[in-house]
Amino acid sequence: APRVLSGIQPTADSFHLGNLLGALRQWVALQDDHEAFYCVVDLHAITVEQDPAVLRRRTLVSAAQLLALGVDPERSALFVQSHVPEHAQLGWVMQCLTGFGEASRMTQFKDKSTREGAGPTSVGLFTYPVLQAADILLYQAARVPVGEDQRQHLELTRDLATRFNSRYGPTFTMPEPYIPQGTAKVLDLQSPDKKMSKSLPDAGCINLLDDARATAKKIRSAVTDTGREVVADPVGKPGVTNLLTIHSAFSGQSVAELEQHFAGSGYGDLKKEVAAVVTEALAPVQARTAELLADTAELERVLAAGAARARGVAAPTLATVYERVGFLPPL
Ligand code: AQP
Repeated sequence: APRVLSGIQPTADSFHLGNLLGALRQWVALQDDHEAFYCVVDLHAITVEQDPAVLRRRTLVSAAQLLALGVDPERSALFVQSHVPEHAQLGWVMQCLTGFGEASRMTQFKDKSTREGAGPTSVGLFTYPVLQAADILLYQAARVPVGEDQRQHLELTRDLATRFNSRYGPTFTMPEPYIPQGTAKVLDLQSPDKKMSKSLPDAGCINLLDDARATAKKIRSAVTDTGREVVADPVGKPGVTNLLTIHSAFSGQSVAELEQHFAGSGYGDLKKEVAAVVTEALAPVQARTAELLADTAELERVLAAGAARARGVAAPTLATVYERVGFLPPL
């Protein structure tokens, strides 16, 4: 089966709806016909300052949410990035293949380093997409399920794979981004001109682990648009369109069907239904996450097994790379 790789940062107490609809649902679906490698990318997390105890806790909470959402450790390798040292090792080789100007063109770096309250910018934040390339190439992944904001990083990964392959001989599989239709960029409920993000004020971000009342309140307070008709119009009505998209993603009804359904009703009715479908879908995920966190020993065993499986693939790739670039093998 073709391989798939993706990662998510343990940098919040909960994943959010953007993470879920942009990426994590595809993680779960792709397990059916792919050999999947999914990791909690703690090396990426420290590109901005983290409290050590909080980072450790969030790494476990992240793994628990992934299992609760349906990542199946029998079929897929679920692991923590730092448990597989080959990521950092291949990351270095990739850095030496990346042009400074090339790295400077990454728009996410520009956004994150100039963001209000960002603090001092680390070199790690600058080279983060290069480490991400290593994450993907180590597993010879054919597909990478991510949201729209990662498209440019995937392009860089492909450029680096092409460069390595032409300089040293065919080594890496060329990865394709796997970006969903419709939900590739879930918008912030308070600022529907921006993607939903943990770094914006919490009121615009639906966290998977928020309780039902908090979620309903955030949806009730979502910024809508002038006018009163519930119709999709990404330019004129981004807020309403975003709510329709979210409804559709959970209810399975198409946006066109929903427009019909809401003909003659107002934004308030739309919000009420969106809150209902979202909270209903999240309740079992929250219950399962809590259960998994009640016994972290079991969770840690799952992660250890996942790391062992990941290393089984990552180590031979790294050995080939080391040999090709001319490193003297140790006796
Ligand atoms: N709003 C979004 N819509 C669709 N997909 C999204 N993703 C993130 N936000 C949206 C996708 O989620 C996956 C994991 O993302 P990450 O671990 O890289 O976290 P992030 O992108 O740093 O998440 P945030 O909340 O957006 O963080 P900040 O505020 O730090 O930028 C990725 O596949 C991503 O595309």
